[in-house]
Amino acid sequence: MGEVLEHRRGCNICEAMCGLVIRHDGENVLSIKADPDDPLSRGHICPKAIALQDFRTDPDRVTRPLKKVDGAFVEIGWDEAFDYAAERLRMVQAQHGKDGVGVYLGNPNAHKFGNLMNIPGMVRALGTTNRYSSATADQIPHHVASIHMFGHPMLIPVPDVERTDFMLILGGNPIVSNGSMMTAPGFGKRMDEIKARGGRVVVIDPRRTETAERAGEHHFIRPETDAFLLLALIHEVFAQGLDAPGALPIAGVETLKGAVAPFTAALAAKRTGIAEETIKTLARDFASAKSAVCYARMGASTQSFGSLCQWANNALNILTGNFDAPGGAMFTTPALNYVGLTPRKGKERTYPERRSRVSGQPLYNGEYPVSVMAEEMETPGEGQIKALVTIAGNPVLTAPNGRRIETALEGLEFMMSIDIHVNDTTRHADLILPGTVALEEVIYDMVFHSFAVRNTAGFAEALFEPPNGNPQEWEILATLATRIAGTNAPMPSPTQMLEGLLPRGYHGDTVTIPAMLESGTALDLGPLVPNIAERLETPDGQIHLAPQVFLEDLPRLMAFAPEENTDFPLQMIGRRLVRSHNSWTQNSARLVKGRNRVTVQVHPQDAARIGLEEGGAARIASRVGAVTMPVEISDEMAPGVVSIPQGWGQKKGRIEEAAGVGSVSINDLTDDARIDPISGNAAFNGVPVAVTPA
Ligand SMILES: Nc1nc2c(c(=O)[nH]1)N[C@H]1C(S)=C(S)[C@@H](COP(=O)(O)OP(=O)(O)OC[C@H]3O[C@@H](n4cnc5c(=O)[nH]c(N)nc54)[C@H](O)[C@@H]3O)O[C@H]1N2
Ligand SMILES: Nc1nc2c(c(=O)[nH]1)N[C@H]1C(S)=C(S)[C@@H](COP(=O)(O)OP(=O)(O)OC[C@H]3O[C@@H](n4cnc5c(=O)[nH]c(N)nc54)[C@H](O)[C@@H]3O)O[C@H]1N2
Ligand code: SF4
Ligand SMILES: [Mo]
Repeated sequence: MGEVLEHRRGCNICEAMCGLVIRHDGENVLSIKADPDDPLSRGHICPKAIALQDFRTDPDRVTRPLKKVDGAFVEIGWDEAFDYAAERLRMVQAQHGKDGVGVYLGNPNAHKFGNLMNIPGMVRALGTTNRYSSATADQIPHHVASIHMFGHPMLIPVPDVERTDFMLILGGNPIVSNGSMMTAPGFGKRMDEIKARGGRVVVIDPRRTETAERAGEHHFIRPETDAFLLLALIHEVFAQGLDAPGALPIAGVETLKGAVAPFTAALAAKRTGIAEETIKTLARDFASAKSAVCYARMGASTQSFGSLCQWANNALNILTGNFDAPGGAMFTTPALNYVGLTPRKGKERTYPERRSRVSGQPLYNGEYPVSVMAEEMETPGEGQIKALVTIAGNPVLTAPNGRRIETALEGLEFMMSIDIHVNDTTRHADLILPGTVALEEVIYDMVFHSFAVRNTAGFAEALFEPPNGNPQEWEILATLATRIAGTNAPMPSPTQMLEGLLPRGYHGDTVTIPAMLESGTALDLGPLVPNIAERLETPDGQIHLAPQVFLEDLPRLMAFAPEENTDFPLQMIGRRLVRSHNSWTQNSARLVKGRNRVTVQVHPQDAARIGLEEGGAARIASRVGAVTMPVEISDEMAPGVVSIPQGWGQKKGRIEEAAGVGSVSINDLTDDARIDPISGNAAFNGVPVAVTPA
């Protein structure tokens, strides 16, 4: 063994950006530990970080370009691979037009600076409007709320967890997920700190989650009824005379007051299952806390009223004076000014920018909903997707009604993927180009620095070389762009791009690459600061509290009544597991060891009524499919609601096969017809299902 060296970097698996200290000998990782000196993560780490080394050495990893010949993958060289890709994509576009090629971008792209810098060029070279990503299976309602309220899709407030006195969490489980659109590593400790300074954390969730347990205050809610609760809280704030938005430039207070008038606590109680008195008290406590912040995430976003939830969430914070103020919802000032790269100040735009060809769903941020990707591949006519490029995405397992996507992939003329695995999605490709993994790349977490509860900036060089002399993933993207476009422009590296962008950010010359390297994992740039007045991008420079698009959706909410669905009497929600990340970490032996956690959780009353036994097998059926999986009886669940982990169901996977786990994908059950109509986001929560003993 050679000399023991130390390398510091942020972990880029999830959004938490934990600081890591990696000991290695130049060839292999010896240990991965938390960096106690990281100003954001302060020594927090989760089990997934240790697996960073496994992703690199995974024996199932794709490490050479693979071309499908007579139904089997064969290794080819890079030149041949690039030529083949460009030629086939060009052929499809020559015959079917630019839109004949679709692009799907998966979640890891958001964590890879080089990809973020080079994907736009590649997509431009393709010139297609058929663009999709996991964002519409996740957070588009946040962007839609920000567009209409603040004038820019990326001006998304984050909860000032470090200073708040009252945090209300709807549909987030940050103890397990480590936070989303809220980079707040070590959330458990942060909750304890809120309570230690006399504050409170209240969790609203159909499952008594790990976060709810630690918060100590939890209310079950019937899935998809959060908008009733949020609007009733706003109603009560007005009714109790607690509205005090302060000096911000706000338009629409009276309109909002009128709009929430019918959304009483009594109505919300009926719909949500939370007592009327509880709602009234919650409104009072929230509005009268020294500082408070409402944080509505996945559970409140991936549902039929996702956009209404995100609008009402912002409105509640604004109306109670908990906006752009310490302890409330605030806007970050990152070193790389991501919002500033795409200014829209004063620009009147119409939204949605477009609607999809087949079912007229909205396009936001240049992307159609992933829920319509299958129908756009299946339905003949001009603009039909005949070829697909997936970049770090696995929609067969992660998009609603994933098997429909899988069937549609089989009908394509050409498919290519940039990925690290042959998986449920990429096995349908004609060409797979091997990506580089975290430890082989430089890291600067552009997106998540802009969602962090404290401003920091971290950069690290690549630790290892990619296998087989492979190009960096950003080079693959940049090369594809030039081959498709037939140009030969030189490509700046991510490091060069970062050097160019940092001086234009919020911290000017204080944040440089050497300064970040010198700091350890990250430079501390201090707590969040009020700044929205200068940053609003609405045409009139005001915060819009009551945009028309949300008001118009209120009658749909009002008409939403508990469904009497005798065929599918229960409601299904998803759940995240501590030791897996979406669909792609399940090949790490250290992460999948132990008992099978891929179970359907059922409330004891429901289990008794249906005749389910702990550990027995249950069949779960929805409108679109059926699966069989082990039962876990738990009063963590609200009665009438069942929960299934997301990200599983790998058909191929060394570890899964050996352990016999993970054979079920929740998205064999989720319904692509269930959608939030304003944003087009998938409504994963509250899927009507029938559960029977198998
Ligand atoms: N029912 C239900 N469905 C859900 C969710 C849910 O809560 N419930 N969650 C949704 C959410 S929030 C999200 S973000 C989506 C995620 O949806 P996706 O982004 O489609 O899925 P991932 O599982 O993140 O898949 C990542 C893919 O990238 C590959 N990959 C991993 N690392 C790299 C790399 O470094 N380079 C390259 N080129 N490839 C890499 C993996 O092999 C895998 O194919 O799933 C959504 N689906
Ligand atoms: N360990 C782990 N961490 C992850 C991931 C992972 O797969 N594994 N994925 C990462 C990704 S891509 C993302 S986007 C984030 C997501 O991070 P979070 O936003 O924290 O998402 P979840 O952990 O899925 O928590 C969603 C919660 O919503 C609840 N819920 C479901 N339906 C409803 C509803 O109708 N109303 C309310 N109020 N609650 C509801 C669920 O019970 C669940 O507790 O996590 C990230 N971190
Ligand atoms: S919480 Fe997220 S960022 Fe932190 S170590 Fe775990 S996977 Fe990495
Ligand atoms: Mo996500």
